[in-house]
Amino acid sequence: MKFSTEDLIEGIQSGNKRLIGKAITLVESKKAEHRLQAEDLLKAIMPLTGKSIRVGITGVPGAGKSTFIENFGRLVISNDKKVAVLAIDPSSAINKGSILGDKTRMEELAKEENAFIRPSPSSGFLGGVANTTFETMMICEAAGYDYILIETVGVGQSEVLVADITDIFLFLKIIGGGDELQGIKRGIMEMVDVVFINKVDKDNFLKAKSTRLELKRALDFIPPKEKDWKVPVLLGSALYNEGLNEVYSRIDEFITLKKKTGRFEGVRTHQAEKRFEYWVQEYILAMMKRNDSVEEAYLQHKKNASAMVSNPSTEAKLFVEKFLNKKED
Ligand SMILES: Nc1nc2c(ncn2[C@@H]2O[C@H](COP(=O)(O)OP(=O)(O)OP(=O)(O)O)[C@@H](O)[C@H]2O)c(=O)[nH]1
Ligand SMILES: [Mg+2]
Repeated sequence: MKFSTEDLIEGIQSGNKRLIGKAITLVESKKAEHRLQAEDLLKAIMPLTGKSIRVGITGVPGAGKSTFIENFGRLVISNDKKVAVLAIDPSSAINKGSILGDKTRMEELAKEENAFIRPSPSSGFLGGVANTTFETMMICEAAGYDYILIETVGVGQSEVLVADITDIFLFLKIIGGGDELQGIKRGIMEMVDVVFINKVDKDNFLKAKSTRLELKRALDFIPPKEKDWKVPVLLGSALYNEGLNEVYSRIDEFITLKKKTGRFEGVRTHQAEKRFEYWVQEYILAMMKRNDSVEEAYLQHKKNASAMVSNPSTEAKLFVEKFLNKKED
């Protein structure tokens, strides 16, 4: 890394987008020396973080998430706020391809002085990607971005990971369609704070209203995630810029409510604890594997597990016991 930690910190604080980008590349790197520098950098900027509103946005491929973010981002800016856009792309972990599509570039928003757009990291398993996304978010917060919008395709566990690093979760739905296909599984419905039925343009208003009714009925069966908050189901069009103001004020309302009840801080604390637990496991494994014989044993037990010699959980336990020299009673 040809930039010193001091250069990067200064760049972040002065809002230099190029250096912000370099800092993000640093936290995304898996190289040990980069990781050390990243830890230093994050430690230094920590006091500057925490002030943004962190918004997760999910929906099936093609629901219009990127289109929404582009126009919503411009709305945020028109309210004198700065916006950063990040993406978690679950497909990248599997095939390095992207289903977030071309729109991720968000050309109009990208031209804005007060917008910063960062496509998702192109490698790493999902949990790891979400964790570096958190660190990227810290950098954006330290750089003074007021809203962090995180796009993820709702096709699996990526939305759970995004919910674990955000304050509010927005679900973009398109009219009609099979509920199964649109991920209207109980899981997503339990996580969501605001629903936006998108592509309500042309002559589909009536259909949109019936989709809304269906959705509201489904939501009635879900225990409320936040006390005193009834998940609003809004209608609009990301492409034609309709209904976005309503989303903006609902987000504001929701955050105000959460701050008033103490849930805002409470949830963030809980999220930080979960991340801590994640990193404890990561580091234990990484540090154990530094030793060659441990690495060898690790691979052997892993092979036994994959060949179904025994239960993967048994193999994991045998491996750990071997090096901690201690058997559970
Ligand atoms: N008619 C109409 N089309 C829209 C609207 N919003 C998005 N689209 C179109 O829907 C298509 C998909 O939009 P994207 O914004 O790329 O959708 P996405 O959810 O980000 O898609 P992925 O990132 O691939 O999951 C594009 O052709 C958009 O122009 C809308 O409100 N009305
Ligand atoms: Mg997209």
